[in-house]
Amino acid sequence: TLRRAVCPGSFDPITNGHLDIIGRASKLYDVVHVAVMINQSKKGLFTVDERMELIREVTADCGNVEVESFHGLLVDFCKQRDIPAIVKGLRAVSDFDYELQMAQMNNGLSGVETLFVPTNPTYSFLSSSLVKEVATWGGDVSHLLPPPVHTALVERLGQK
Ligand code: COD
Repeated sequence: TLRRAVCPGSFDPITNGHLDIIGRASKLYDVVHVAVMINQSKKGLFTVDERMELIREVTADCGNVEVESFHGLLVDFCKQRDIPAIVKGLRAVSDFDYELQMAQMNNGLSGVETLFVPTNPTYSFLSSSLVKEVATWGGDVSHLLPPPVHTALVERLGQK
């Protein structure tokens, strides 16, 4: 049977930090599911379909990444697909409290395990929201995003 893991997130949009974690997970597991979790209270810059399309494009060379969206609990996404492991990136201590809380809650709900991968230090300060803020004011974020994502971001901000 195939060994599966999930990398969940909002991915609005996917950054080099996300991609680094997904790529590393794809070397450890047979199949990595990338789950774009739908959060109705957060209106994104990109639609869920746009985010999935960008993720598909930039993870294509991994060869074992499946991109899906999900509305609901992450543990239910895992149960429905027989996924025993969640892989998350940890950037700094500031991530730790919240990530630990979610990991323990998810384990208590369904027994799913969470594995933390230390972020590549090049990306330890990187988040989708900071990238959007910097790009909104004309700052250069091209080194922080996969090229198709950078193109899409510049285009989207130009439309606003
Ligand atoms: N370097 C390394 N990893 C990174 C970086 C970086 N620079 N940036 C992000 N990451 C990793 C982190 O592991 C992060 O958790 C993940 O990528 C996703 O990041 P974001 O910002 O796209 O997504 P978040 O933080 O908004 O995602 C939160 C979830 C959607 C995973 C969470 O809210 C969730 O599971 N929601 C579903 C509902 C649910 O089950 N709730 C109960 C939880 S106990």
